Amino acid sequence: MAVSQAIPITRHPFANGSYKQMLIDGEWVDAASGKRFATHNPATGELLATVAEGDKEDIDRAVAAARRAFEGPWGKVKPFERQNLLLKLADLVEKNFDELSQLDTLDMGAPVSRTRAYRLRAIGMLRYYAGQSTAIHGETVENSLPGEIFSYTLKEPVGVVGAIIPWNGPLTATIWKIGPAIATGCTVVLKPAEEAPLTALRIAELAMEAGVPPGVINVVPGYGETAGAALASHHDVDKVAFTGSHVTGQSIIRASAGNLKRVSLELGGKSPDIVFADADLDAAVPGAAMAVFANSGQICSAGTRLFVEESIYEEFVGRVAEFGKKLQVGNGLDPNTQIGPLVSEQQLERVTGYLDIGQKEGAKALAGGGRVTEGALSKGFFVSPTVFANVQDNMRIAQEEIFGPVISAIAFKDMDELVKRANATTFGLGSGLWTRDVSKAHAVAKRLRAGSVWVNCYQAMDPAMPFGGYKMSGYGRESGKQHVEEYLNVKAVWIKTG
Ligand code: TXE
Repeated sequence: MAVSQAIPITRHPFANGSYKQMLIDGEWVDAASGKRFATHNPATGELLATVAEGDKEDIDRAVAAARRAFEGPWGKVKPFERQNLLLKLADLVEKNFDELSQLDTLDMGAPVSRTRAYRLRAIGMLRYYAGQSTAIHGETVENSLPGEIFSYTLKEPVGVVGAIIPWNGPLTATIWKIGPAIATGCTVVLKPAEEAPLTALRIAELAMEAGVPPGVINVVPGYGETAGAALASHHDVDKVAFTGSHVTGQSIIRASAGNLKRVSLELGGKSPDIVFADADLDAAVPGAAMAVFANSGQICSAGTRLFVEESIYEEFVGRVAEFGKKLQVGNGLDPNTQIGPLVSEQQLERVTGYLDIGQKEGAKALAGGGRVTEGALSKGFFVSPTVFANVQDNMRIAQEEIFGPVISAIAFKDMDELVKRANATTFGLGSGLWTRDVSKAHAVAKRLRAGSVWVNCYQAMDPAMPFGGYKMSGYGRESGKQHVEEYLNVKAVWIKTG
């Protein structure tokens, strides 16, 4: 493992140690309680900003503003105008992209080599939703009733959306929630994660600059158990769009029961990535490694259960370990850094806890296996890319989401048995397979119980392709046409014409 020493920070215009307010009804305001919380750079511990700490009262104010906007002039805004707003916002995000991507790097640690690479996707998402604004339509439906009754459907915005996002990709997570809301004519109260609230606030500033009317987008930073829970249980919220852990997802469902609001959930995973002996191993080694090590393993669809055909197991896993050892770990601001820190001390404890569990369970760390403490990196939450060999299906490191740079490599022999084992998890978000055999690729892709299957690649994503989970990885889809449908109600209209 190569280590790059932390480089000095040139003051970021937004993360400059100052105080940030929350956005309610187009105004930047303090929390009703006056409380603030601090957000730090996980690579260095440096204070980036203090942020207004929202609570139930602030959520109430924001939801009331979102409701007023929804029932007021925003409800009459035509699709073309919503499209224009999204296009303007896309232009502003494009213009400010370097600043935004660096903000993600500072606030949650991902290297700029990764956050900058999201340019096309982030801007592309906004432009995709802009296109969707003018593509919303109901249907005329021929019915079989006696007499003459004309029937058609209308698509209508679901209303006030409570969006709760995590910290592992704040820029894209924010766009993923507000894009479809603006496209469909909904209004949003967004609660960013307490670990990384800054990018959402900066995007909200850009949305105001783009001309998004007051109350349409509100951003209330705060903690999950206070602000998040208040949003999830609010009786005047029509839908909650949540991304985060399955445990919090379960509490969101319970909280939503009060007014039976609509819920979409994008939760965690323990995704299988399968390497057959006939694969192009030169492509599969970096592919399988980065399917986990990218973003320090803090990706919900990371291919953390690496199933390798027995005949190549030792060679392949050894090569993945060598690849992991060569990755450059360091401050994400260094353009050469490939692996940044974990987001927080809590996440560090969680991940190193699993490293201990893996050793105790009898797995063998061929690479990594601990925290990185060299030089300036000792101030941050760095874990070296880890490859565990000799992993058995029933070990905790093969069953539980670690959310760190940890591969659990498992050997397999028989294809039927492999598919059963790959599906033997409570999750079903991502999955990958590497083979040169097209028939095998199709056959296995069909049998994997997961929302995405990547063949000879991993983590490919596009605004037009749906992303989401099976089983305990949640329900609902983001991206693609189905995402827009999640923000729409369908109304059936019957008109007696005879
Ligand atoms: O998640 P939480 P955490 C997984 C990953 C990680 C673990 C814990 O395994 O190690 O979850 O991370 C808000 N009502 N993922 O604690 O708690 C919270 O403030 C309403 C996978 O960060 O789910 C934040 O905004 N909201 C995942 C958001 O939920 C609540 C990404 C996510 O926090 C709440 C992140 C409550 N009771 C973690 N409690 C993915 N799918 O990508 C918390 N929140």
